[in-house]
Amino acid sequence: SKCVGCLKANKLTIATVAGVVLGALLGIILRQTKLEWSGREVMYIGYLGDLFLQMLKSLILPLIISSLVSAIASLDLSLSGRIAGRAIAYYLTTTFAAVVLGIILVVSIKPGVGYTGQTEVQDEQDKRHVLTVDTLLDLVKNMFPENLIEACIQQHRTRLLNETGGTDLQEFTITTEIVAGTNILGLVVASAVIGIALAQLGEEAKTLANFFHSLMAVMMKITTWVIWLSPVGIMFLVAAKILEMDDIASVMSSLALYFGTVCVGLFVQGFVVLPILYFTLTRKNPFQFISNIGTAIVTAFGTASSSATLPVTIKCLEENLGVDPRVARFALPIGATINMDGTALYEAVAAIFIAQVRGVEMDIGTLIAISITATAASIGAAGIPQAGLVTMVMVLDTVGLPSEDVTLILAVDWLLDRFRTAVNVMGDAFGAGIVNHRSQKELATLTGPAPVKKNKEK
Ligand code: DAS
Repeated sequence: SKCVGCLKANKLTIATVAGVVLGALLGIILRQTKLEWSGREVMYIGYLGDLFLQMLKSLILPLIISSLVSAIASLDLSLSGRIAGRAIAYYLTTTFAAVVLGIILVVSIKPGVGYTGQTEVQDEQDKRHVLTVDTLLDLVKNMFPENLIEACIQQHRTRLLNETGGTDLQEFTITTEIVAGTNILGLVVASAVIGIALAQLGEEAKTLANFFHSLMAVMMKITTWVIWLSPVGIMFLVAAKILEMDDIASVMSSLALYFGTVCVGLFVQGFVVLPILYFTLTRKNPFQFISNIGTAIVTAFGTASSSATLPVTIKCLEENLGVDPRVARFALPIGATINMDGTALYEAVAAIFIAQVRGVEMDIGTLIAISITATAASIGAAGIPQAGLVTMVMVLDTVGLPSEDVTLILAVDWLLDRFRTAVNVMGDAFGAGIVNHRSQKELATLTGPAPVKKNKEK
């Protein structure tokens, strides 16, 4: 019957959701049996989850590079320009919409007024002063890595160190520190540039273009294998997380309203704003779209990382929704890196929540400044767990609050991170779906074949 067919088509999503539920149950049951779990025990329980995560992560780097290079190389330049323009316009509008939605909610719900939790913040460990402008300059600087190999393992961060605590500019020393972690933004830009060069050279650079096409095909093949592990992997990731978390009830009592505000916003963004936009621009059923990307949404929840979810997102769009690979492989890696609707919304809500706790008055000018920095902070956040918490210092600086104040929301951040990552991935997917729809005519006029043929799953 129709129902059985639908279950069959969605078996992976259903299995992955079951993985989350079983993992949560397993975690809760294990917590009941014993109060204190040592780090080693948690590691053993989460081991299979970790393996799954490592496999997904190992795909990210070659996948982002090969997908961007090959997608851009296989389009003609003016079409790449138009597709990129559409994607970026969509990303910026939806991110900004998310921020505005967050601000409206937090200003009307006021979760920080009458906050009863701990407001003591530990002493500032160092005298680092992070200014919004430094963070923005860093963001741009990281887009142009001086060494591509190095960009695969680390990025730079500029810091102004104020040794004396004074405000005299002369007393600031500028240092550059190196942070471990792939400079994905830099690699995205470099890959796009290489793709453009290949497209322009055409025949002359065919060999290299073919190399990236093949690399992409190989990565997608491996993704197919890894995806089948996701139900089990996610189950153990969730179980281990539940074992190591603090007592959720006590944490929640004071942060529940803040948590709820962010979640309501995320829900509205993912299930109202984006679907309406999608329907308006494509006249297709947005909820069918959501069910087709179910596996990606659950993987985002399970891994708390848009980058780790990227292989799954690409697969869902190409195979379940028939999105042109040249669009999916172009728009999604960029989206996973810079488009984070959930994170943007969270940045705005969290910063204003903290301001409310601290009793900082906010005028309309500050709110506008927050909406701009929250957007920038979401673009700057890497697609890895809790990256948004790090870039939030920028938004706090806008409100005039010290970066240490992020400790106020730390307790629930790991959980909130999962919800916002799910919405981040939904935003990327809807974007690629819309851009694909709007670019159909132009794609049809391209003479060359699509880069890799789709093998529809039966
Ligand atoms: N968890 C991140 C992501 O992958 C972003 C964040 O921390 O907000 O989308």
